[in-house]
Amino acid sequence: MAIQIPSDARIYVTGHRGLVGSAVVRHLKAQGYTNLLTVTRQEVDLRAGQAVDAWFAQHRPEYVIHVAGTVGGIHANNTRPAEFLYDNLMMHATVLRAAWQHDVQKLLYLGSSCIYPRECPQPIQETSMLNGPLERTNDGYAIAKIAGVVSCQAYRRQYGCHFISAMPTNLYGPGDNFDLEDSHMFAALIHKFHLAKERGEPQVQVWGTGAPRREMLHVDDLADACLFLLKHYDEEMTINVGTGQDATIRELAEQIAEVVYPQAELVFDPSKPDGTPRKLLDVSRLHALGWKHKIELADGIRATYDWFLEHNLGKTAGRVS
Ligand code: GFB
Repeated sequence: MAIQIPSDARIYVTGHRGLVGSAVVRHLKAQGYTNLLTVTRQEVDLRAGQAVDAWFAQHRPEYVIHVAGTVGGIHANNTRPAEFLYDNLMMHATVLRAAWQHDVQKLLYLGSSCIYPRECPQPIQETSMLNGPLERTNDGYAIAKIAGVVSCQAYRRQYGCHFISAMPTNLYGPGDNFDLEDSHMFAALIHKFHLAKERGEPQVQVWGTGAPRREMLHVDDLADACLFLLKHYDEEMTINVGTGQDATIRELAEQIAEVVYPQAELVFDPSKPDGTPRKLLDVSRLHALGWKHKIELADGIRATYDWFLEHNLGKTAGRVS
């Protein structure tokens, strides 16, 4: 049963400065929502229960889209697992509890496709959660995200809260973190190809073997899906959000090169981890509800590179590893 969300509803978007949060705020504004609530990390540390509770008591959000998190690519996850586990566990615990205590009407929590078992049957159905061992490079983050998904289910069962969770695939788009070490593959490669072009270097290092497959979703499509799900979905089981299509890292790198630096020669570095071999989401439940992605990869890469150039992010000095 779809719900109407009035344009003046108090909607709290956590993590509004991040890739996903900023896209959600952009999308809600474009859809005419006028009463968006956001708060910076400096004002309220989402890991601190009392501060979060006090903020909810004061601002009384009616809807919450909880996308804040400590996030990063394969290297950041692999080298800072304790931080990824602690920060994300705490953030979802405080926000969900405050949302229950302050009678939030509906909450959407975002997981991540890395919560599914490493050797999952493909495409991955939502029922695969907790069916097998996780990928080691991101197990801390994945465990925290699984706890968030299970928490939504627990609040539904015990208190009747309308808390739902969705499971996005790998994301990219404007507002991403383009750090060369800590970011996700897409942003890192845009940055690396750009720097190599600027410096006239023919070769660009791509981590791993190039063989793993990834499904890429533009963050503006995810933001659209978030609002859609808030209105149209109210079930205990999480729901996958993706495009239903994937490609190898080699193919994705070639597509990025095509836009940023077509002359680049790709050099693979197998000393860097590959991570999960494949994580293609089965999006048939989302399609059956009536939602499908709109932004195709070639357009998305171009728009993301334009954003990168407009924001003058290609100035990083130092080695491109
Ligand atoms: O995007 P990414 O860091 O994360 O890496 P995951 C995807 C693949 O791209 C891996 C390869 O096989 C990397 O080896 N890759 C190639 C690169 N060149 C690069 C590069 O320059 N930088 C990076 N970062 N990768 C993350 C999880 O896994 O997925 C998070 O660590 C999160 O928890 C996210 O869930 C969605 O797809 O492997």
